[in-house]
Amino acid sequence: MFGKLAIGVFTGVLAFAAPPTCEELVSLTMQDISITSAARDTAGGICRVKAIARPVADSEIHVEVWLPPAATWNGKLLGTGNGGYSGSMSLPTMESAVKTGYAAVGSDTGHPGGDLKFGIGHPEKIADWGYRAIHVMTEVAKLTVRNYYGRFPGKAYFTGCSTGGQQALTEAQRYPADYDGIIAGDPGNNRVRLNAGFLWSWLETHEGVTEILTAAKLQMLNRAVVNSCDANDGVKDGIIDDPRRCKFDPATLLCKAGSDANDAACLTASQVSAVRKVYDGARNPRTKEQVFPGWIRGSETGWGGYFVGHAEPARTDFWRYWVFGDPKWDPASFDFDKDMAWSDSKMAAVVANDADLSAFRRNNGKLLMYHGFADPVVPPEDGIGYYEAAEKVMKAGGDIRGFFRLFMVPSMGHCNGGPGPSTFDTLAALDAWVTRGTAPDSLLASHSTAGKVDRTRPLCPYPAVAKWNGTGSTDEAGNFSCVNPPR
Ligand SMILES: [Ca+2]
Repeated sequence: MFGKLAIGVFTGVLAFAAPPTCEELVSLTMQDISITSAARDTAGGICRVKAIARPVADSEIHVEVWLPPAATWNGKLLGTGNGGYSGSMSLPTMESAVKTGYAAVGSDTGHPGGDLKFGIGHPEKIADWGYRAIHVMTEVAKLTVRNYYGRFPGKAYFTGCSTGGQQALTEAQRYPADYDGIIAGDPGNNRVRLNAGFLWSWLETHEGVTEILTAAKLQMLNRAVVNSCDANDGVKDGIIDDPRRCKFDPATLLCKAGSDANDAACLTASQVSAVRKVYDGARNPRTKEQVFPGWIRGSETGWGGYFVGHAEPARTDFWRYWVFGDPKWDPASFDFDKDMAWSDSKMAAVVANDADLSAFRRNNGKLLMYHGFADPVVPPEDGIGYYEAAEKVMKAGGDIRGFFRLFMVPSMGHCNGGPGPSTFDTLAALDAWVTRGTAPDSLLASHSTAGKVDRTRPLCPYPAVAKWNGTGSTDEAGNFSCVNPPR
């Protein structure tokens, strides 16, 4: 599907007789790629190379490769992902990577801006966004590194969250030789179903165009959920360790007869019904089959991000322009039975659901995935679903935790944030796993208030959970152990 970049350089031929200066990299020629600029920044001597790749006629993928001085290069490359449908690179991630010695690369995924309209009449640009741009930027980076330092990166890693998490899984599935180690955070890899989930939740929380839920009611609902389920895990700390075991019924908040429907302390019957629908998730109306998991108990305060407080469902443009090709398409007309199957097949280029990662495993690749257990954007059960599907498909090869580990992060939102410990170093853990074979048996997560760490907790490889040992402070990770939950 894409192999035109492999030129002489990959067989060991260097484009320069002597190691080039940063500026000289502009004369580097690669098939389908133009280097548009190469210049050192004034502060750290970082060489920033800008390139445009055109692997197919309609492609225009902008790539930036950042190269630290040879003396501080750690011999490795870090590929970075994107967010949403945006062409913005993760500049802070690239910046912190080069500061720690990595060469870093990012791309605009093949289009500028964050609007889905770039896909109108441009299926190849959708394919660039869906899978091709990250692969291409990786090849550009490896060739540039090879020419600047005289050798290929010894190890290459990729990190991304949300759409970046989808890109991470796409690389492991489609281009298993690109990276030695991959970090996939809160992946939006089940993209068509995810957008169907947004659609479902918006429709269920609206009567016609009238919104049923308010931000104040969602705050109240969230407090009730946490109060009800916090202690299930044995520690009352404001964190629900595994919200799948929380069975809180919103009907317990039903307004008393005759009370004011606007009373922020209770839910009306239609609000109770809407909340239940959001928890339950989209179903096929004919077969009752689950189309996509619901949004989990504990994620309520984040519902305003995607389906409460919006005049129309989030990502309506995905359906209008990418799926149905009709700017007047009405979200309420979506048929969760026959439209679903058709959309799945039409939009296969933007889905990364293949659970067979055996080629990646054969290449000795390591995959570290994490997911917020209160993620209000990509439901945590969808992340777990992918992990369990991989476990099932690859069972014959033994415990997949030898190369694939999932860390669920209690009470974390989408990629970060939330009341619990949600700061942790995935890159150091992945590097230790790849270079020294030290698999992460836990990740140390911390929570800070005003810059001061006030709670630490281990994150455990799924299905293990962090259990308090029964003595010592519940704010200190050392007093917890990763244990497998009872089956
Ligand atoms: Ca708790």
